[in-house]
Amino acid sequence: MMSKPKAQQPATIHKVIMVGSGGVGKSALTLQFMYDEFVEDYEPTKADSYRKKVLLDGDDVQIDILDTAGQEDYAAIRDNYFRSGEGFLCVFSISEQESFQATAEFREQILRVKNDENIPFMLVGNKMDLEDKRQVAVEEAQSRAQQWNVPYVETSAKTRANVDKVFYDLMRLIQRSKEASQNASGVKKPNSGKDKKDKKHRKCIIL
Ligand SMILES: Nc1nc2c(ncn2[C@@H]2O[C@H](COP(=O)(O)OP(=O)(O)OP(=O)(O)O)[C@@H](O)[C@H]2O)c(=O)[nH]1
Ligand SMILES: [Mg+2]
Repeated sequence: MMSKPKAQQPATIHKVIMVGSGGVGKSALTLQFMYDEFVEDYEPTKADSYRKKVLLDGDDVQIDILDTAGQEDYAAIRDNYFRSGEGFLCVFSISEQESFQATAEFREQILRVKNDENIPFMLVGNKMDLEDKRQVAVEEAQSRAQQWNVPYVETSAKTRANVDKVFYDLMRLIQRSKEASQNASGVKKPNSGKDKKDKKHRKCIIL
């Protein structure tokens, strides 16, 4: 029988950062994902972090979400938050063109801090329930995402549409990116058939 990791052993942690302009719904998405609740009131965030155990494709993992302030004035503070991130949900509101324009600056800052073109990143068009107030065409957002080589997904924190999807898809990107860097650093076994079996024995690597 194969030995399972002990229950007390901390699961792999995936660190997700919510970025985007003020009021686009970063907190609403986070709270909907965490607690299945939609928060109507707008209370600007300073910075809040959340942690939850989830089952990702059969593996127990932990997601760590840092919900940042859209109105953060200090770039240096943002840099610090971004540095700790392993993946980014870059959120705008489909009902606010300005918030879409701002995603380019967030992307730039993330790439500068992480110095990695392939950092796990998703462009998220939130408030898709406000179709009658749409200011950003799907094609416009898709073409930007294509240019960046990242996925584009529309969500609604109000109806919960695609909320789980964006968090889980991002965790998969993070997972893949971690596996890729482990392989690149020589952890790879010579026998590829054995690799599959070893997946079950995968240990938590503390960096
Ligand atoms: N209709 C609709 N309203 C939403 C949605 N997501 C968020 N809102 C509302 O938009 C307002 C701002 O949402 P927040 O989640 O606080 O925005 P935020 O991005 O966290 O803002 P900052 O913390 O200032 O950066 C709140 O009143 C929410 O109820 C959505 O998907 N649809
Ligand atoms: Mg917020």
